[in-house]
Amino acid sequence: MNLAKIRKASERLDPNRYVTFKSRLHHERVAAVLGIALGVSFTVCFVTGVISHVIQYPPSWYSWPSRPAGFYRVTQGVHVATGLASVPLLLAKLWVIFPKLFEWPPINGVAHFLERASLPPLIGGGLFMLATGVANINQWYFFPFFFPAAHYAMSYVTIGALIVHVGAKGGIARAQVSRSRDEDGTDNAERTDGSLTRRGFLYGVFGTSGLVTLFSIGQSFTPLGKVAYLAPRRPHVGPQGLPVNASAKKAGVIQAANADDFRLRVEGRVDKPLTFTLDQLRSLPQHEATLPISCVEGWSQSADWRGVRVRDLMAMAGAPDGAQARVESLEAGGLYNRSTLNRHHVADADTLLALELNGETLHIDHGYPCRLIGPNRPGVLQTKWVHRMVVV
Ligand SMILES: Nc1nc2c(c(=O)[nH]1)N[C@H]1C(S)=C(S)[C@@H](COP(=O)(O)O)O[C@H]1N2
Ligand SMILES: [Mo]
Repeated sequence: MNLAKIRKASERLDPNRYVTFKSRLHHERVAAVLGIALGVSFTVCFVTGVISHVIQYPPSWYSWPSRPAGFYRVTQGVHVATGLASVPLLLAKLWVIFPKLFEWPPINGVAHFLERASLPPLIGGGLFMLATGVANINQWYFFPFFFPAAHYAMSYVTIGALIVHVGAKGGIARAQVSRSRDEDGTDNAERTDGSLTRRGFLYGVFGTSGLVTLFSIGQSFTPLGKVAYLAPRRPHVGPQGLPVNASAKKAGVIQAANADDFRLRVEGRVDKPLTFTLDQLRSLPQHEATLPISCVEGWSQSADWRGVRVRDLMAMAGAPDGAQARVESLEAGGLYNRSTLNRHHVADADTLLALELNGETLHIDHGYPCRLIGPNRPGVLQTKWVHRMVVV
């Protein structure tokens, strides 16, 4: 076989002989604008996601600070908002670049190969991240794997592929957007056939993305709480004006939380282990703090808490300076029945074992008789129905 024959055979295989993409919207410039927007939203989403992961699984050399008190609330709100805003952007981008998947010849040199090889992990990873994220904020676990581990692992695959993709296409994208008009000069000319202009299409996509954000951001940005139509939970709806993630019934603590039998134990690396009844806890100096619950599922809401300072209890028991504390729930099983306070959170004057919420005795679904609340912590680490504090 000679070269001419191979070329001939290749031409016959070219899918573009059989499919044609007529829309003017399948265009490099549209792909570039959407690509840049996605590059930004995915990067912000990745960084805020890694922050959340590091707080929950801290490496030994790192301890997340307790201040600013509402910082985690912001990072998590931004994480979920950028993820949701990316959904219309990614779907639009896939539609715009769809004809490129039929590019012929499929591989055209090493650089081209690398660029094309990064597409399956980029597209697959992007769709996976957004689909599992949306399912998680709706507590819809239709998949057989553990959400946090899979979502976290895939984020590295996706961001790695994104870096390769930006390396390959970043220059082209920049050139496309810095060009003042399309090369044919007709992009935004009046359409006599009534079809969409490229600019009109982009307005539509960004408008959709903006509306998705507007109608969901209120789940953590409470001034927009009234229009959080797309949010699975409203920040004000729930007992004592606060949503509930796991009810007492679901956690199986209704019997155990009987106030007369309740004891709080402070033990572990202390001089003298202590035990308190609920009345004894109430007679200790009480402290008030306004702090948010910031759920990793995207909702957050500020509330007024009142209770005993963790550092006071540790001092009474004679815990060493700089110690950490593991806080344990009456809830027998589950993944969220304990959390650890690092030295910053132990020392913070606003880290409380709360007995009251918004001026009332804690509702059982919020952790009665006693729950942990501290500044700048993910909701999942604000353990409810606390009965034991182990100094470690
Ligand atoms: N023991 C226990 N504490 C828990 C949970 C749990 O399932 N069990 N869920 C956590 C999660 S995910 C969140 S967001 C907050 C919610 O607190 P709230 O129900 O008081 O709003 O509690 C946390 N504390
Ligand atoms: Mo949560």
